[in-house]
Parts: sequence; C-alpha cells; structure tokens
Amino acid sequence: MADEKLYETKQGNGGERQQIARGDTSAMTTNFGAPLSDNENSLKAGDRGPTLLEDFILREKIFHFDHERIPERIVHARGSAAHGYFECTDPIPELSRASLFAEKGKKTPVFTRFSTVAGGAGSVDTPRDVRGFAVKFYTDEGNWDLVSNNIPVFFIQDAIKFPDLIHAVKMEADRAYPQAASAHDTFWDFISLMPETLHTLIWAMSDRGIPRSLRMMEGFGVHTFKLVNAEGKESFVKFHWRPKLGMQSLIWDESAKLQGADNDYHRRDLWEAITRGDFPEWDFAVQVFDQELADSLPYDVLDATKLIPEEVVPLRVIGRMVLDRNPDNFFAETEQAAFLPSNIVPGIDFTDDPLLQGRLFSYLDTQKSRLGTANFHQIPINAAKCPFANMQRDGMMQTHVPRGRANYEPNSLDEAGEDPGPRPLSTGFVTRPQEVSGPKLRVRAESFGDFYSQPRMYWNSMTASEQAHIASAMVFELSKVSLEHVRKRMLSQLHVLHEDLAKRVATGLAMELPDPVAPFQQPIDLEPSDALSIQKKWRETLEGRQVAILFAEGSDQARIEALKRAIEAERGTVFTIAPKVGGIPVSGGMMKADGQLAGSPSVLFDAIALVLTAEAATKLAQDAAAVSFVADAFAHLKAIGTTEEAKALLDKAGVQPDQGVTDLDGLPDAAKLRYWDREPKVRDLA
Ligand code: HDD
Repeated sequence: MADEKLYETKQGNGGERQQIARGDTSAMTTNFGAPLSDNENSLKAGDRGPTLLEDFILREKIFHFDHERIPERIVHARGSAAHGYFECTDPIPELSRASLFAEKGKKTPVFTRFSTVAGGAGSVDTPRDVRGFAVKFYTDEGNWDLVSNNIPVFFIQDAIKFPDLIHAVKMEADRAYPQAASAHDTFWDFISLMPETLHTLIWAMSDRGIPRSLRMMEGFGVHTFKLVNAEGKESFVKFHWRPKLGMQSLIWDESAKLQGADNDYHRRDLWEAITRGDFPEWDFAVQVFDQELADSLPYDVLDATKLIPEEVVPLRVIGRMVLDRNPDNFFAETEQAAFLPSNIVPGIDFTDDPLLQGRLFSYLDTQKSRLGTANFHQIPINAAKCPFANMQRDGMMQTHVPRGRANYEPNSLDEAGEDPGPRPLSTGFVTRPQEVSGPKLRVRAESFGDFYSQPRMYWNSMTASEQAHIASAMVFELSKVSLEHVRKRMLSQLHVLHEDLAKRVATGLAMELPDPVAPFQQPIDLEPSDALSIQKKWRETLEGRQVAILFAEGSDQARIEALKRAIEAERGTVFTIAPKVGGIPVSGGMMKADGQLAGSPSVLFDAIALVLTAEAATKLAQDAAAVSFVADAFAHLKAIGTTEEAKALLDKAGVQPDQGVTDLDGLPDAAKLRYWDREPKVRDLA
C-alpha cells in the first residue's frame, strides 16, 4: 500500500503522463528535451537511501541553479527597464543621416534601463545617487546605445580616473559598507582631492540626486557627440531627454524613509505605470552647435564636467520616447542587456572627449566578464533587429549556424557559385577625416582647468529652497565623514566654489571655515540658468502622481468616492488606506482598502486625504502609524486634504494650517504642488 502511494507521487496520474506527450509545449522536460514525470523527488537507492549519482535530472537542475547568477555590473548594478519606441517628430536630415531621424513619424524600437550607480543589484531604489538612463535604439542601420545619466555632467574628465572614482564611492574595501551611499570617508576623501568632481557633486547633492520617480527625470548624453549628414558635414551635438510628467524629486528625509518603506519604490512605480497603461514619455532634444560657437565658450566642449546652458544653445525637440511594455523576464532582458557607447550608427559619431574615448573600450570589455562570451550580441535583448552579418565566427555560446566556407573576406567563392557572404558597403559607417597631430603626451588640457565656475553657476541657478537642500545634503554627508582633515579640505574646496555655500556647510558642521584652496584657474561668473532648477520648471499636474485616502470605521463612502473621481479626472491615481484591508464598515456599507495603514506610510504618496469621523480620528491619534502618516506628509511638504473631524489626528501629528492643508474639494489642485515655504517650519536646514 505504501509503495503504491510513492508510485503515485512520483509518476503522477495518467492524465499527467498524457500531458507530456511529444511536442506538447506545456510538458516539463530536461534541458535536452527528455520529458519529466516527477519534479519532486530525487532518485534514491530505496525510499530512505542515498541519492544516486546517476540522477541526471537532479544534477542538471542543481547545476543550472548553481550558475543562475552572473557577475553584477560593477556600476549601475541596480536597474529597472522597459521596452518602447522612439518616434521622430522633427526630422533632421540636414544634420544627420541617421535613419531614425530621417522621417516624421518614423518609429524605432527601444529598450531603456534606468539605474542607480553605487549600490549592488539588490540595493534600494532611493539613495542619493546619480541615475543611469541608458537607451538602446534598435535602428534599421544597427543598434545605437545612448548610455546617459540624469545629470548632464560627469565627476571626472579622463577615463583613467574612473576606477578610482568608483572604488571611492562604493562600499569601503575592508568593511563592505555603506551600501549605496556616498556619505562616507573614501568618497569625500577622493572628491576633496579632485576639484574636477565638484560640478557633478553639487548636482548629486541637489534634489537631482533623489528623483521621485524614474518617469520624472531628465536624461543627458553628457558628452559632446557629432551628427554627420549625408554630405559628410559634421555638427557638434548634446543629447537631452525631457520627461512629459515634469521633473520631481523627493525630500531627503522622505527618500531615507522610503528605503525602509519600499526598497523597490522606483522599480514598482515604473512597472505599475506601464501595467496601468500610463506610458512614461520623454521628449528627445538636441543642442546643436559648430566649432565657432565651441571656440567662443569659456570652457571646453570636450570636457565632460561642463554643460552648455540652454540659454546659450537652445534645445530643439526632434522626437519622443514612449515606454509601453514591461520586460517579460527580468534576467533575460534587464540583466542581460549590454549597453555600449561604442554602439553607434551612420549619422552619429564620437568626439575626442577623453572620458568618452575611454568608455568606448570599457563597456565592450565589461560585457565579456559579465555575460561570459564574445557572443553576447546574440542574446535577444542585445541583438540588432536589422539583419547583421560578418566574418566573425565561433566562440563560446555561438548560436548562429553560418553556412558554407566563406568565413573570410575578400573571397571569390561566388565565382565558383558559392555564397561569398557579406561585404562592406560603400554607404556604410564612415569616420570623417580629422586632422590629428602633436606629441604623445600624458597630460590634461589646460582648457579643462576651470573646476569652479560651472558648479558656482549651478548654485546661483537654484531657488533658495534648492540651495538649502544642497547645503543640508552636504552637511548630512560630511557629518558621516569621520576624517576631520577630509571635512576641512572639502570646506576649502567649497570656499572657492561659493562662499555662501561653504559658510552654511561649515556652520552645519560646527566647524571653522578654512581658507579657500588655491584654484588651478580662477573661476569666472557665468550667467545663472533657470533650466537647471527643478522648482523653477515645476509642472503643476496630478498626472503620474498618487494620492492616498485614509479612511476608517464610519467614514463617509460617498466623499471618498467623489474625491477619487476628482483626482482621477486630473489623471492622478488613488490608493485607499485603512487600518484593515479586508473590509470595514463605512457609511455606505463595507469598504475594502488597497493598503493597510502600517504598511502604507505616506512617503509612498504625493499627497494624502483624511476622510475620518471624529471618533475614528481620536482613536487613530493613539496609533503611531497614523500619526507618522500625517506628520510625515506634512514634513515632506505635501498637500493634506482633510475635514474638521480629523482634527484630533492632525493636532497630534503637529499639522499647522497653511496653503497645503486644504478641504477635500481643494485637494486635487493642492496636490499638484509641494509647499517649500513650509520647510523652515518643519526642519532645520543649513
Ligand atoms: Fe558608465 C555602466 C553611464 C562613464 C564604465 N554607465 C553604465 C550605465 C550607465 C552609465 C547608464 C548602465 C548601463 C546599463 O543600464 O546597463 N557612465 C555613464 C555615463 C558616463 C559614464 C553617463 C559619463 C559620461 N562609465 C563611465 C566611464 C567608464 C564607465 C568613464 C569607464 C572608463 N559604465 C562603465 C562600465 C559599465 C557602466 C563599468 C558597468 C556595466 C556596464 O558598463 O555595462 O563599463
């Protein structure tokens, strides 16, 4: 009897045996196609005996599992991606022969991966960090990878410093912490010794370093590239992405709390938006200029630590990108995606920017160690969608099966009636002739030598509130630096950048402001640029934003539903929260909530509404989760829609009336803003 039962478990019933009939794609098989009858038990000598080496099914399954992980990216390990398309809205044949810019309305498929830089693959989504913004365009003349960031400048000028920068920012070598954080000794030690980093540093310390959503970030190709038209005429270009939802950032305290509330805040937000059909969209713009303009600028356009303000060279929008499909499989697509700045197409070209030149080598090289084979270009997510063929052959994991003997070029096999294989085309990619001469030198160009004017311009372009955020972020980070000489040296650097900033950081650290360092080149005053400020460009909208409605026993269901309708009419989304999710009695009957109060802190939302009876509010005022729900929303400068009945809870949470605290009818409008004026009342800023 016992034996019979064992047999049943192992073999399944007759129906299962039928399921695995040959050719049935629902059948579970080994990797080589042999159908399985049992995925529960290993092969043993007797039901309690040792497992047999013969068990090819067990060995294959565990062998594969043992090798499921591949080396994570050395930087940008934590990322989320989506498929979509690029649509040309304003063709530029006069500037570039790139096929994706050739016709109005032409669509090119894309795969876009966003990332943090410093943390590992399993780290949190909302640390203060630069964000990666890598777009793979599958054009009909090959893949173009625009491997960008959400900050238009980079920390260093020469690729030879990249390993030092990354070693310094990642977790410290002996103790392996902190994970995904720049607030530690080695990062600031490096920064304070390398003034070229200051421009990107001030961006990272600003609200740009803590985006609210991947859908609300700008993106920048950083380097100056070239566009080349059909006649071979070249122009300089910088590439920009502009989010349709507008830019928005977190408050630092909010981003720190989000790390506990939802590790996957950005990943979830992107996934859910696409699932809902709210497809994230960006305008694609170019800043085009010529050598004459480049020569007129007081900085070098080949220096990746400098930007060109839009006020100097305006942006021309030439297309849009829409992300409309989530990956089917995270590993196969997002993890195996290999972006290479060297993936370029006819009509676009590189410049001599020494950072870009180093990148052209690095990314190809890293894919071999990450993906294990020179054939990583055959992995579906990396493969060009246009035909591709050459004489490269063999190698690990070769999946192509080329026919014939033509694996060399030139050949004359066609004369013998054989397929001669592919040949170079006269219309293929051409590098334009460029004069290059001079002695071999291991030096930095003098034209790269002004490290302070552009970070100063950035500081001068911010609102008062944004400046306070920058100074406070620096105080926060430097307070985590245990080496006093590093803090001092950093203050000396900031002293050159801007005295006001340096003083505020010194005061925040309770340190004397040291003398400025002697700069390599004296900074000059550049015109501030409003386009650099998030707050000055704020888009008042509920689109893409989420409002939480807190209700409890006895709440007025009709009011909740009316509010929900009003928010949705403005293209916002609503998330209802109650002390229990399964259903609680409200005025109209029983009502279920989307989330439970303790698991749905207000950091997850853009604004909150309290639809409570006076009795429920009094009860919730005794619940720490409810009190911090409201107190945090207030401290994070969000709109709070409420009624008189919620007073007990509002009082306990320390909410003081201001423009952002409104009645329920006013909430859909109020929720479009953050209340920067409230900030000095809720936190001590540097
Ligand atoms: Fe890089 C990944 C962006 C400088 C070396 N980088 C990587 C990714 C982004 C950037 C978005 C993630 C791509 C993905 O999603 O898979 N990196 C930049 C930008 C830079 C920059 C905008 C400056 C303008 N990077 C840079 C330099 C070097 C590297 C100077 C080396 C000399 N970057 C790498 C890398 C990575 C990478 C080690 C890690 C994983 C990968 O390439 O595929 O090769």
